[in-house]
Amino acid sequence: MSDRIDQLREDFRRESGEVTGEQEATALRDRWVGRKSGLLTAEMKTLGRLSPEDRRLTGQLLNHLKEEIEQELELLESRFAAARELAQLASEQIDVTLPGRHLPAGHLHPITLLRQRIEDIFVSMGYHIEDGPEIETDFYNFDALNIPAIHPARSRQDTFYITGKLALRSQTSTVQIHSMQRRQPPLRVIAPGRVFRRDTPDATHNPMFYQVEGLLVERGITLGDLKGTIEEFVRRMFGPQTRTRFRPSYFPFVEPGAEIDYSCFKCGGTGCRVCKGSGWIEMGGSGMVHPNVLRGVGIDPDEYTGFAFGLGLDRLCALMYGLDDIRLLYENDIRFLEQFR
Ligand code: FA5
Repeated sequence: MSDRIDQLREDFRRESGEVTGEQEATALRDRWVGRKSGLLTAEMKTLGRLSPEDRRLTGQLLNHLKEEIEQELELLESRFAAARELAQLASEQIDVTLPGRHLPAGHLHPITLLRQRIEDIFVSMGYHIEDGPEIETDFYNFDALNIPAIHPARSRQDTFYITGKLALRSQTSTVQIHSMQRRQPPLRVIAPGRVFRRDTPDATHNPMFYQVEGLLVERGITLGDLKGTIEEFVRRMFGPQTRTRFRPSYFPFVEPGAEIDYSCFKCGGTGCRVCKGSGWIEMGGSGMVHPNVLRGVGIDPDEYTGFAFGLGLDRLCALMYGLDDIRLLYENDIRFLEQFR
């Protein structure tokens, strides 16, 4: 009988040596130790026909062989399972060094980016950000700003009127009045916002554009403070080498008034395409707040003085980003806007 068992052992070893995959290992298990038709199971069933002595001995040998076969099968199966897992891991491997896919995401408009830069500079100098209505009464648009009844700015050719006394604001200077009514001096505010003028659109004009107003009212403020503040602003905005110049100008709500220019950020003042050869770029208007304006909001001009300035954002934005037409800013062409991420 032990010959028979040796033969079985040898057969199993040969067959297990030929197994090349997980399925074949399962088939081998069924063939040898399957509950119904396994070769060893069938062999066990023959024990009943032996004498008690032979049954005990052969039973022991068969059980021993069965244990050996079970161990061998487990080893085979675990080897193939490990190989399968490795193959799966390899197929699912991710190369984390590959560049990611860009999902379409929104971003800020170039005018907003510029506005935030300007806000940051003035906030760091102690200014509050103020807001004001876009639709104003004649009082805020003109009277409180010392604009005389016969001034051309009041004409229907320059201003978008809604009714006889209500119009879209044509400058953020209206917020000066709201700020002085809301707060007591000393005050420092900047007011960014949209303004509207009946200008014919061209490369440097839009009927709607953005301005940033600045206003400071305290005791003992002079033109020197205005110049120092603007100089500090342009240096932080365009670099420490940037120079500023003031040209006398007239705005009804300031006295004296001045146009502000700064040395070209592109060529540094030698003259180039950006500054049209002059070396200077116009920034906006400014001046010392007119005593009539202070009086109109109940501030004593003998006690307090102040300065104000107003900058146009659209032309500045066009110069900084190299645009040759400010109308591009509001066409909402996604191919254009996508460049400002
Ligand atoms: C004013 O609007 C004054 N409120 C500025 C001011 C404030 C002076 C405080 C004194 C004290 P002005 O009309 O020059 O000034 O306009 C200021 C800026 O707005 C201009 O320098 C220009 O950059 C911009 N701007 C004017 N019209 C247009 C337009 N149609 N399209 C785009 N930008 C414009």
